[in-house]
Amino acid sequence: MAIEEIKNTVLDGDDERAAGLVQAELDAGTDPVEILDDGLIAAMDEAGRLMTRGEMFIPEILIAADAMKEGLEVLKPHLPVDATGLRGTVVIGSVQGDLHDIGKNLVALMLEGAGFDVVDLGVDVAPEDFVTTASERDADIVGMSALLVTTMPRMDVGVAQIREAGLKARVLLGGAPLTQAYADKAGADGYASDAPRAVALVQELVGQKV
Ligand code: B1M
Repeated sequence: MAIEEIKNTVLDGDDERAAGLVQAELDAGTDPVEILDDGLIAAMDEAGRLMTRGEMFIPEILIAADAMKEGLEVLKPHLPVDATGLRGTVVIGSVQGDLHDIGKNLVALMLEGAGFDVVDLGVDVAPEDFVTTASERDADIVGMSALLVTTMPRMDVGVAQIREAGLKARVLLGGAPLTQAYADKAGADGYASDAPRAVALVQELVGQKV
């Protein structure tokens, strides 16, 4: 009931109330992951459905996304953390042409929480920028996120450029329209459908116990 209220408040774009409700739910002892999945992420899923049906428009989606971010800020310190020291470097970003960053930010946050040094390049990241930063930072992992079918092909280019540059970095792809088959075809080392799976896969790729 209260988590449903968080979802509806995010959809309404009331950022202050969303943050307050998340705090109240935490104070009541609710599992933070449940608040994330059934409240904040569920709101964005519903926003997507409404957008598809033409019942919600870009300005409203942006306002809802901001409310989700406010809620996430309150939740951040309570999400599962494994503070056993740095475990490797991950360069992450949303691919060229893609401005969606909520999911990518969540993955980055959880990787940081799991002890990785995360270099977040933000959104609209050109393939060569992934290569340059991965090389400069001697990255173990490059993570690319795409939410649009039109931007997914930038991942193929990014993977190819990382291979051509002979970098040691393993490449992880993710984002709502992605599939394991697409990641395999692009020549990536892995695909994760959500943030916890991304963390588990990164740990596996860098040879740490999962
Ligand atoms: Co956009 N948008 N959007 N949008 N938007 C979608 C993605 C869409 C599915 C909505 C729809 O039509 N139903 C649709 C894409 C269709 C398609 O190509 N498949 C769409 C569209 C069409 C567009 C525009 C083209 C609309 C327009 O202008 N006509 C435009 C494009 C802008 C651009 O990028 N160039 C656009 C714009 C926007 C806003 C700016 C308004 C806003 C983004 C704000 C922001 O991110 N700062 C926005 C939003 C919010 C959405 C929806 C509603 C929500 C996305 C979201 O944040 N989800 C979305 C509908 C939907 O997905 N339900 C939609 C919550 C987030 C936690 O999930 O990002 O999937 P997600 O991340 C997950 C996993 O995918 C995974 O883990 C995350 C956490 O569990 N994951 C990874 C993500 N990255 C990963 C990386 C990894 C591993 C896992 O490893 C590296």
